Amino acid sequence: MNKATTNGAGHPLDPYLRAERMPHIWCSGCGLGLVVNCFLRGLIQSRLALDKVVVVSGIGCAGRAAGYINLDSFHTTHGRAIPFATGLKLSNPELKVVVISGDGDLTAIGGNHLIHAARRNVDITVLCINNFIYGMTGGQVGPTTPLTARTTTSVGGNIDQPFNIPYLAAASGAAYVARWTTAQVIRLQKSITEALLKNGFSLIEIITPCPTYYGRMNKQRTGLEQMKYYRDNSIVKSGIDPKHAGIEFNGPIIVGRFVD
Ligand SMILES: Cc1ncc(C[n+]2csc(CCOP(=O)(O)OP(=O)(O)O)c2C)c(N)n1
Ligand code: SF4
Repeated sequence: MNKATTNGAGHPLDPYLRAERMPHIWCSGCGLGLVVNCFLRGLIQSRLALDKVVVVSGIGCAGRAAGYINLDSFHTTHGRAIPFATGLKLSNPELKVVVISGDGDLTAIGGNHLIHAARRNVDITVLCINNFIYGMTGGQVGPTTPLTARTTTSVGGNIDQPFNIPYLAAASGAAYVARWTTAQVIRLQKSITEALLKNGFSLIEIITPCPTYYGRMNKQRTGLEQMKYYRDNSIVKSGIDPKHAGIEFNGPIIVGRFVD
C-alpha cells in the first residue's frame, strides 16, 4: 500500500491508485480527481471482483483517468474507447468493462460509437465527463458547449445548440442513464454503483470543472467557483424524460437518474 499522506497512515483509496504515476497531470481545481474518487468508492460499494473490472479511456484530460487507476486499464485512441470496450466485453463476457472519458472524446469524434453501443445495449458502463469544452487541446468549442458560452474558439459566444447527453443516450436505447455534477458526490457514487450493477448499456454524464479553460472564459475562474455554481444551480429531477433535462448557460443544471 502506498503511504501517501504525511502521517504515514495512507489514504483508504491508495491501493486502488497507481502511486508511481503521481503527480498526475491535472490542473489545480480540475474536477477529474473527484470523478476518480467517486468512481473508486462506487466500485468498492458494488462489491464487484476487481480482477474482473477493466477501465478504458480515450484521449483527453479525462482520458488520463484509466492510467491512474490500479486496475487492468487501457488508454486508447481518440474517440475509440467504446468500440475498444465492446471488443473486450465480447471477447470475455465475464468482465465488467467501464469507459471513463471526456465529452469531446465520447460525443464528438466517438459519437457514432456511443449511439450504436447504446442501440445494441452492449453491457458496458460509460462515465462521460463533461467540462463543456475540449480541455487537453486548449479549450475549443465542442458539442456540449452551452449556447452563448465563450470558449477559446467561440470568443463571441457559442452559436450552436449543444447535445443533451442523457437524452441522446436514452433515445439510442441505454438501459441506465443519469447526470450528476461533482457537487453531488454521494449521489454520484450511488449512481456509479447502480450503473455498474446494471445489465446492459449504462451511462452517467458527470459535469466537471475545468477552471483553466471553460471557467476562465466564463467568469468562473477557479474550480471552487465552478463547484459553487453547480451546488447553487443543480436541480434534482430523477425520473423525468431526459428530453426536458437541459443545461442553461450559467443557469440551471437538471440532474438525476433518468432511465433505470
Ligand atoms: C484523431 C485525433 N484527433 C484529434 C486529437 C486531438 N485531441 C486530443 S484530446 C482532444 C479533445 C479531448 O476533449 P474531451 O474528450 O472533452 O476531454 P478533456 O480534455 O476536456 O477532458 C483532441 C481533439 C487526437 N488526439 N486524435
Ligand atoms: S485543462 Fe481543464 S480538464 Fe484539463 S486538467 Fe486542466 S482543468 Fe482539468
